[in-house]
Amino acid sequence: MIMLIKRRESWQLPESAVTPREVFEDRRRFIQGASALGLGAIAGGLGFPMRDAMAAPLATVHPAAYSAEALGLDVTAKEHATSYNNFYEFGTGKSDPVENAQDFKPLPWTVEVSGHAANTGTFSYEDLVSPHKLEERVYRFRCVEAWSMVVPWVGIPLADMLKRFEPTSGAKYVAFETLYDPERMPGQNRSVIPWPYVEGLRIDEAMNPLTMMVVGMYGETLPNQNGAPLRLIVPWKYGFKSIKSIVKISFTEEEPKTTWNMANSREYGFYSNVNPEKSHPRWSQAKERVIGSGLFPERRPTPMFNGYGEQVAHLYDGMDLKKFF
Ligand SMILES: Nc1nc2c(c(=O)[nH]1)N[C@H]1C(S)=C(S)[C@@H](COP(=O)(O)O)O[C@H]1N2
Ligand SMILES: [Mo]
Repeated sequence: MIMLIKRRESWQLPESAVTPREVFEDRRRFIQGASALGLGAIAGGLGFPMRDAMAAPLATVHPAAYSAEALGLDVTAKEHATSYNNFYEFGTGKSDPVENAQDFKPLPWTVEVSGHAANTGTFSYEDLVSPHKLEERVYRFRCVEAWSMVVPWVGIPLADMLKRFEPTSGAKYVAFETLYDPERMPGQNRSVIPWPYVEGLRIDEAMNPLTMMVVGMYGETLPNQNGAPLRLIVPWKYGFKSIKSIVKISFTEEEPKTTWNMANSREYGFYSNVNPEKSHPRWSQAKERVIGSGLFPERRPTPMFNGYGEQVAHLYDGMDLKKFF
């Protein structure tokens, strides 16, 4: 595949949107220095699993509003969140991703931005991430399979990143696409779902302050099995909306196609907001199994919009959420 890589010095962005140069260069040096020094490997020696040997610590800010204390829930142990995964590109079993994604090299990485925006092109991971402050946010995470975790993600409010592309009035939706490379993602050799994995949001959902472009978790860069180097997190929607290893972002006029809707439109809609009152055709969504809560796992009630109704319910005013599921 041939990609045109357009390099921009400062992205020609308004001064206010860009972190002072020294700050992000320091941060970049910190990240690179940390991996060059093999801090991940040292951590490995201290008893962390080998799969984290490549992880580099990230400098983040911690807004109190998104702390574990504010959420009032225990954070899922990192060992669980990084070894019980859905990432069909590396296999369909829960432990396939951690086993099969270890040789995946997420960097260098580029994202192609297209569609209804003034500032389109192909951007490197650095172009996309370095100008932003990284935030740590502890969010509930609810899979449509009725299990849940509580994860400290590290990332950038998606709106802050998208605004830099200057979407135009034709941008009604945002479409996302995962890397398609069966040599690097062996699960793609089987047609279990259509490849590449695609997802989408309405532009106002994408711009909602809760929606994040995630680059890390537990204070470190994203493990491969969790969608390195860049993935979405949309905490009021079922987990499959949170597409991993993103290589394309497109601003569209029409509602984008989504993988699970294409695979089974009766079971999976475009919106996929967490809704305990609307059962999946094959199981109830009223409760969730708390991952990491032991041999006899805790099953707790699932809240509407996964607990984020105050921030997002207004997006769906006047919509029948059983019809637009
Ligand atoms: N590209 C891609 N993204 C994906 C998936 C996938 O198979 N491929 N699985 C989704 C599902 S069903 C869930 S529950 C979450 C799991 O994220 P986690 O493994 O980081 O917990 O990723 C979502 N994003
Ligand atoms: Mo999921």
